Amino acid sequence: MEKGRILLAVTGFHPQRWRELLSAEREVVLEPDGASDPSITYAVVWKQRPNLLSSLPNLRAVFSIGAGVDHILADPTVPDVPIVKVVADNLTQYMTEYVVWRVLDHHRQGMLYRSQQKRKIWHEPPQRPAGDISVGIMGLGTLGRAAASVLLSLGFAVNGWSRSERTMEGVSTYAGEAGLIPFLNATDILVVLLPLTPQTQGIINYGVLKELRKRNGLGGSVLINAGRGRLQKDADIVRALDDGTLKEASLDVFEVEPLPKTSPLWSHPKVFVTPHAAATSDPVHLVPIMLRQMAAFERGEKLENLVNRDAGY
Ligand code: NDP
Ligand code: OXD
Repeated sequence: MEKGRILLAVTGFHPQRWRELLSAEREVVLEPDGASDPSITYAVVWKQRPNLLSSLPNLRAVFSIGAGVDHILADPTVPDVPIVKVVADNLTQYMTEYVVWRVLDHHRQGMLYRSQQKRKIWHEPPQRPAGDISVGIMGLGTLGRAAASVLLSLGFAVNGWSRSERTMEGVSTYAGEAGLIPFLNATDILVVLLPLTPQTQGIINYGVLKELRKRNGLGGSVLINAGRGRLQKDADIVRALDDGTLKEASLDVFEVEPLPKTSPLWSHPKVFVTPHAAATSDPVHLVPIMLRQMAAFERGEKLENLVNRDAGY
């Protein structure tokens, strides 16, 4: 197969560095140029404009610049070519850092200490061992498993929930709809690392948060969402925080991004907000992986980390 040209179509990312690095090995066309161009074989995308990919008559594969691919599949006209998602040590490491950072902050009462410091209060609340706290990871995929293994090494009890049955040493695993309530009932800190699909949209709602274990050493249950914003109902989270169903939350993703200035989550005293920054896609680490895959594909080898279109991730 000939060396394919790339269409780069990224919304919300600065394309320059991606373009430079991809151009080291291949010709790159930057959207809005390139629509309907028969010489384009690959598309490297983030939130591409609708109907763009279906306009490319010789498209052979699509590369997401993120681990999530909901931004690609949101366009129902995306042609039936392989879609490759990001699986990279660098991105996994960033997400592990984020999850461990937020779990430890909630576990070690960061919110209480920050509020005490503001008021110059010298008070040491009781401490409890990590082993008394169970962290439940929703989505035991590449990112969930990596975070689980570090949390285990810190001594936390770890639960995992996935679509199909999974096993991981040291982790209590649950699967599918039947496993959801038992998983929640055994979880103090809920970490959401699910993809956004028709099945998972809105899954983090008041009814689900009610099922978390509240009588624990933390003094309440905690939500951490670094998956996708539309997995959650922002208003249900506010309600759960206000009536004590949730003790605290760390949110990296929101139903609408950027989070509107009018959202009560910005100033809620029990919420820690980051701007969809848990695990940044760094072109320096991700472009070489894409270029390697393109070259292998042209030698007749299989693409790796393909999206299952039926499952939606
Ligand atoms: P994977 O595809 O490796 O794992 C997804 C996991 O979710 C799998 O365990 C899968 O189950 C599970 N899952 C999917 N659908 C369901 C369902 N209906 N019910 C129960 N479990 C389900 O994805 P990654 O770990 O690589 O990434 C996860 C998500 O993290 C991404 O899709 C993206 O949305 C988000 N992300 C966010 C970032 C940020 O900066 N905030 C950065 C990177 C990613 P099974 O094992 O059975 O397939
Ligand atoms: C991703 C993201 O999916 O950054 O990789 O959200």
